[in-house]
Amino acid sequence: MERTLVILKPGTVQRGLIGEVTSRLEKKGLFLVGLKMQWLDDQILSEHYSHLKDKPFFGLLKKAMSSCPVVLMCWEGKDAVSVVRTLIGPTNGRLAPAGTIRGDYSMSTQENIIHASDSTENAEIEINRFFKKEELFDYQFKLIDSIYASDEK
Ligand code: IDP
Ligand code: MG
Repeated sequence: MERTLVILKPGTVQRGLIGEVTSRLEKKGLFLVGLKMQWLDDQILSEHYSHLKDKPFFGLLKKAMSSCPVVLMCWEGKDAVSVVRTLIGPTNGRLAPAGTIRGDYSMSTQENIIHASDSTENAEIEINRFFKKEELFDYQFKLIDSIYASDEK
């Protein structure tokens, strides 16, 4: 089992889409192991988006991401990182296929609803960036046998 970091971006909070987007991840069969609301500051956003620091949109992106609190989530499942990336779709919402979260709810590259870790290495870094150890929960997933084959978990 693998864990991945998800952020429901300010636009998702403002548009009242928190439940709808979260529901997609739940219905897929992913398990929620961490959840909180947080107002992200410039320092944590500079770290989180350091791979984009030389892009002309870096300042605008950080301003948008700190315009209101976001919802931070940690999800667990087999191959959770790639599964969630597939569910959210490509970065530009206008190009994202229908059926993906970005494809169904976004008309923008910046305002694209959701962040998800893009590799297992980054997932570990990002989970540690946004969650304290005691904010992540180990518990029994009682429906796990309905979601996975016995040789698959
Ligand atoms: P990702 O979110 O699909 O992993 P990244 O390249 O890691 O995409 O970019 C992080 C975030 O930066 C995107 O989700 C989006 O909000 C924003 N972003 C990326 N490229 C652009 C762009 O060309 N213009 C404006 N915003 C962008
Ligand atoms: Mg990314």
